[in-house]
Amino acid sequence: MSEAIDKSNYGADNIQVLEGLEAVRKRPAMYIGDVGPRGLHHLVYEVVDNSIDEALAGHAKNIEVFILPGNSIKVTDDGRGIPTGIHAKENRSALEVVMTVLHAGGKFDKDTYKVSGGLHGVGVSCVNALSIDLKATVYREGKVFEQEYKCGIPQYDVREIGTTDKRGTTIEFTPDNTIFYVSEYSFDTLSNRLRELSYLNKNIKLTLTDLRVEEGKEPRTELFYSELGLKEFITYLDSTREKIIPEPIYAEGEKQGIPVEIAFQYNSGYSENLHSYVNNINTIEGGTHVAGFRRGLTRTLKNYADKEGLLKNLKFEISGDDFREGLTGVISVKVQEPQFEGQTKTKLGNNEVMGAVDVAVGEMLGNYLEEHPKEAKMIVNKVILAATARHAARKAREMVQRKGAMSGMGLPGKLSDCSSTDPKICEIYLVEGDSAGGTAKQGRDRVYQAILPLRGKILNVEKAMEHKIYENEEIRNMFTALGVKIGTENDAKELNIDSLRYHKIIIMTDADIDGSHIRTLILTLFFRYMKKLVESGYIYIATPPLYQVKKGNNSKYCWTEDQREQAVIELAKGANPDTVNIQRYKGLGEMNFEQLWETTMDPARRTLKQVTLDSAAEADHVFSMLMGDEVPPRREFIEKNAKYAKIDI
Ligand code: 0RA
Repeated sequence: MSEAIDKSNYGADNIQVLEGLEAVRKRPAMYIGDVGPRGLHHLVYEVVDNSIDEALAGHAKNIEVFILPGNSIKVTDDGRGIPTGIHAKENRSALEVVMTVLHAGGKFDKDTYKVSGGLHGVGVSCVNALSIDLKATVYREGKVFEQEYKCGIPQYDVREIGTTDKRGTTIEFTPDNTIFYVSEYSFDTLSNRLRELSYLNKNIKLTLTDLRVEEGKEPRTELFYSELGLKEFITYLDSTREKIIPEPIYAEGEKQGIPVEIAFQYNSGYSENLHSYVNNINTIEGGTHVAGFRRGLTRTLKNYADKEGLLKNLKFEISGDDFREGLTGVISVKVQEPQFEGQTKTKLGNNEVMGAVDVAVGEMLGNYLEEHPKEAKMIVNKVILAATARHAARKAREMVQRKGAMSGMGLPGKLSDCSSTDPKICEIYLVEGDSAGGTAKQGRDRVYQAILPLRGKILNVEKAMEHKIYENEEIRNMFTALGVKIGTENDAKELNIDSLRYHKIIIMTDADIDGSHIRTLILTLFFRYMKKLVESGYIYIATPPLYQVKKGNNSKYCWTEDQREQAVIELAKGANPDTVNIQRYKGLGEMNFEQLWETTMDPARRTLKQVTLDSAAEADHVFSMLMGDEVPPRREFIEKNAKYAKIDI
């Protein structure tokens, strides 16, 4: 917890500032979401967002992020530099005000169109409050200024330290490790966000450099720069999907005073992958901008198809969903005063945005269809195919639900259910293979742990049409065991989790290649058809040990090579290490039920990895690549990630 701040030496203005900083340190989660990996990375986004604003205002072109040894972060930009003159009302340097007063960030510059800002949009003063050390350096009007802070408290007045011909701002900070329970920055997490930001804000150069390197090794560095914005984003997202039209449909401009940028492409797949952003924030729950897009798309395509007589022979009506099957799209709007709603505050509520996006899509798509009759026909054919398949899928889906209702409780025969009916404490293990399923069943605590064995490889839903999914027994078993259904009162495709029977859904597969393939197949199913479970944090991965190291009656389980080496040394107690026996567990089946309980299932001793969704766009890209048709990018990914494979989708 944060140390109490001694306020006896400060004046009234300063006391207000101190109380602000203290509030952030007392309830950090209220300001940055959490104090785990997410919050830690959020600090970087908060600082970068300020530089992005400066770039969007037309004053900066380059933003550089460095991960420094010791997991400090440095962010530099070549903008105008935070003003350093005395702020009349506050009677101290504007820089100090920006860095220490909550929500002070944009107040000086009314002309700047300030719209970026992280999910919590709390400003750099929060980062300052949560940093054990922070240094701001400003290059402005030929001079260099600096100020340093500890836990947000200035250590001296802003001082001039030299001359320069550069312009810009540099913020270097070290997160306070008494506040965050993790301290290590992930290059991949940061690079995914910077990549996303570069597509969302074209013509800005963003670089990420990892300086946490051993002596003599080159730092890892990546440059993100997009000239074509969302058009390139779509090309990236769909790089392994088979395209229906040669180029994404793209438009940007201002509609009804709202900047709107949209790009989309149709591919030969069956899922809808629509990613939406408001002020660079991923609105995972959608909202009015998404509704406007759907409306505009359906109306424009339907009008075109009717006008051209392409639907004459169709026996079913076409639904809105049919127009979006195999569609990959990104919508980005900039809204001055966004209202965020929904469970995770990522659903846009502003009604005026719906019309703006609707009109934008209508115009861009209308023009496109008129100018590209060949592509237009391919899109309409795709829609007709989707409508036809949907009819088949609905029958299959209804059958699943009817079957569920008929057989009493309707639970699959292979499920060994737990006795508790309180979803909050109940867990279900999805186990690879009947034999490991048997072991898990013996080892479990039957009060709250259920076991569902899965036979071999489940269907790859990335490549299958929807009705195949409901016809697949393994997948049906999962739906019924979990107690989830597709279709709610309002939305035929939304997942209904009102009757979810377990709040921990744990994927337990062997620690070998097949096991990781099966795990990816199951995760693909969750990501494409039960995303709400992922978003709600209900999906976990079990981590069985890789080794048991044994000597006489003593033994240790090990999850990493380091642990194994350590265990050999400890158990050998100075004797010849060859007297220690090392067993490599390739499969769950090599453990007996007691071992499986001790290492992998006992809540007191196991480690579960929660599957999170930092970036839906990146997850979309990775799943389409891993599970799609093209081999080379998949091989490349696996080779690159094999050594430190983590399923942080
Ligand atoms: C307020 C006014 C002005 C610049 C900035 C803020 C500014 C803030 C940050 C944060 C990171 N990089 C930044 N760059 C600029 C400019 C006022 C003026 O020069 O007229």
